[in-house]
Amino acid sequence: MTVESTAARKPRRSAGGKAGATGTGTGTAAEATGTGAKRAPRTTRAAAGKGTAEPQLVQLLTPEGKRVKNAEYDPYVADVTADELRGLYRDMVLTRRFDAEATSLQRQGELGLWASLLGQEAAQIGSGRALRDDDYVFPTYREHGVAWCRGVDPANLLGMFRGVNNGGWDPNGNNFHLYTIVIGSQTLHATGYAMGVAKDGADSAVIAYFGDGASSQGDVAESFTFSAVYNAPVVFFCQNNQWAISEPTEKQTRVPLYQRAQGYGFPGVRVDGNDVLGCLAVTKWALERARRGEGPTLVEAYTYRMGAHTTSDDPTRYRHDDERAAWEAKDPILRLRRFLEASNHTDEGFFAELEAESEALGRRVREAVRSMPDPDRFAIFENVYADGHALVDEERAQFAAYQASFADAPEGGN
Ligand SMILES: Cc1ncc(C[n+]2csc(CCOP(=O)(O)OP(=O)(O)O)c2C)c(N)n1
Ligand SMILES: [Mg+2]
Repeated sequence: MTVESTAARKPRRSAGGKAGATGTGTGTAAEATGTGAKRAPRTTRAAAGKGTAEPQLVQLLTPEGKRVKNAEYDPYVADVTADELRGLYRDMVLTRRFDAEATSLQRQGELGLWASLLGQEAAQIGSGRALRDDDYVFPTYREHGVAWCRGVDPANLLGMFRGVNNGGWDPNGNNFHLYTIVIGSQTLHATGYAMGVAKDGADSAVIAYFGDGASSQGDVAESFTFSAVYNAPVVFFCQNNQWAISEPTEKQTRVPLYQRAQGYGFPGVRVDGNDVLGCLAVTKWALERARRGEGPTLVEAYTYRMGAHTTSDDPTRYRHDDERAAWEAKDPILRLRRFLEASNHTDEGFFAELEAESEALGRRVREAVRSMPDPDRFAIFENVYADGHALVDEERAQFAAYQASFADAPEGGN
């Protein structure tokens, strides 16, 4: 994106309904792209006309693993090779294996808590693989699959959950921000960052992950308003996993979440969040819009949290097993496997090697977690302010005196 093509020059474009979410549903959504090669998807015409339109769902792979043609989004995955398809499968399998290992580590007392991504692998790998290296990601606490795509070492995701550090990786090392627990707040960080990207005249994009529950937060509403008005190059990627701890999505909204974008003046699309190809295509489309200076997009990845909210949660207290069973039939990994097998893209050797690789990953992560050193007990006072602060100094001194009061206090206070 050049400076000329950013917010200052194009505010009317996103507000004028050309991209469809605010449009009349008469077909204006079919705008040409910058290259003229692709056309904007019709599905962006959410809720056109009176009332609320029936929810539309972009799906390129059915639960049975059948490839569905989609004239609007097929161009965004047309260049995906068999090797890359196997890569997407590998990403999902390894992410699921890592996630299962982390859950076990919590059960063994090695982690204080874990938030599993089970069931959301396609949403995360599909969107994560749509990103360019120079794009910037603002995750929640559940984006282990996106972290994987960014090249963050999975073991580093576990330090915070073990309580030995405040994050575990350098956000600028992989353009992947630290996990954010304060629900929805990262959408504001992403919006501000994206406004900065536009001011810099860079052509990278920003993506903010958040959940269905987060969509009720004021921070998210503010992000939508600011990003729309400033035409910020940001993609809001909402994983609607149907639950916010024990609250179902119907308690968060009266309209399908993606249709909310209409009120802010930018497109919203619902994609099958268990379809890795669909998520890849829709996210690529949304990122390209952002890069062209056409502003924000809301992507709602319709998926399901197969596990508990976190290891501290017991979902049997608020939802029925048959609901989970229905979603198991739509498993994201299984459907890609069916497609790969039907297309003769894989053989037994591929799956056997991947199984061995998964086990090796589990072992490596397990060993890495168990050997993480305890933090310096004074580390808690670091990074509160960039340049130190009198109150923090006082608190550190008080804490040091308290520590020294123990008979077995180590020399030097640590
Ligand atoms: C501002 C704020 N309020 C409440 C919480 C407690 N909390 C943690 S996770 C969560 C639910 C989030 O649900 P959702 O956005 O759907 O994400 P999911 O956990 O399903 O991925 C809540 C309310 C919090 N962390 N931050
Ligand atoms: Mg949720």
